[in-house]
Amino acid sequence: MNVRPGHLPRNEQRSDYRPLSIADKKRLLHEMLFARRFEERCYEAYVERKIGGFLHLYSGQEACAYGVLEAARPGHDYVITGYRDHIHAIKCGSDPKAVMAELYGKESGVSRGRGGSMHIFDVPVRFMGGYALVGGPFPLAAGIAKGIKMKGGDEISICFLGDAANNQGTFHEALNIAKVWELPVLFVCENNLYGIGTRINRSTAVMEQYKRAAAYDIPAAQADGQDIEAVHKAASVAVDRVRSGKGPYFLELKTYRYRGHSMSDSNAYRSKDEEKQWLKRDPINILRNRLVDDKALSLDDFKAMDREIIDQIENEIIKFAEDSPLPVASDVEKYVLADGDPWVFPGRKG
Ligand SMILES: Cc1ncc(C[n+]2csc(CCOP(=O)(O)OP(=O)(O)O)c2C)c(N)n1
Ligand SMILES: [Mg+2]
Repeated sequence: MNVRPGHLPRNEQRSDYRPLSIADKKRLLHEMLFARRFEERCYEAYVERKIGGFLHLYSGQEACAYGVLEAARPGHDYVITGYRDHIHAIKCGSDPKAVMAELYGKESGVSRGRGGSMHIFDVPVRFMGGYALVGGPFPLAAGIAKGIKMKGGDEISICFLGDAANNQGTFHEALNIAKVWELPVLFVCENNLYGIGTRINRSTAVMEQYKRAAAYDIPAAQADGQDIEAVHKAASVAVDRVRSGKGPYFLELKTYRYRGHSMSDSNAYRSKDEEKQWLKRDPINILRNRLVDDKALSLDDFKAMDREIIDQIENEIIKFAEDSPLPVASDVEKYVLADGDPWVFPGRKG
């Protein structure tokens, strides 16, 4: 397992680490396969023009969100990310039907159809949003962590962002103040090697992202983002450290996205050979093969799981999104500004 400790002192590795059980791994395989099928169905719905606006898919990167959040407490900890956000919200506990309905621009969507793909937002499960502005969530994650510290809770703030986001000024501002104030925030860098069509070596002086946290004296680690067990192990150290009040932490996950940056990206800048090499390290196949090798799963079980997921997505999730009403035109000025408590989305309980 490829877990590199960065400048984290070795004696701070977790001694009480509980590896994922067979039952955990089977559930996570189901969750990651669900995520893959959900995203691929979004692709189709976009081509059919059922989904409009921008659409950024997460296929290939599933082990990052599932591995980290499995080590955290989804629904209790606050999570924030960029525009590639559907799956993080679902792992936090958002109803996949309401996420799909949001992509369809329907009133039953998590953001009442006003946000669309890049702006999934679900306060009751503490998913604090997807954001279109690259690097925008860094200071928001630090602010949430400051709020947690002031209120005295045991929650942590988790910020997932891409490699290119680390070149924004907000990265440096947020890491600096997070360290000065020893905030309970975990920064997770999903390093998929590209910022739209620009490869990391053309834009970034320090390519191993975990090293950049050293500039702010923040402990950091790097893990294989295609191997959910490696992600879970590294994230367990990170989450435990942040939750125990030792301040911020930075975790870099090496990963790859299979689709273009967004639906409007022809993906012409990557070599077929590079794509093929990464496909060999598919996070779902890696976990499935381990379970098969352990005789905990047969390939027929896997196929049945896949069929059941495809049916569920079609018959429950897509159907719900298709059948839901669009927002009415007279409500166009509603929900532009929050009424009352800004932590509660208007019109929703929680
Ligand atoms: C402030 C800002 N600048 C530029 C853009 C255009 N933009 C959208 S995504 C992106 C690349 C981000 O790449 P990365 O952070 O690696 O995330 P990934 O898409 O790979 O998940 C850019 C430059 C933007 N949305 N916001
Ligand atoms: Mg990237």
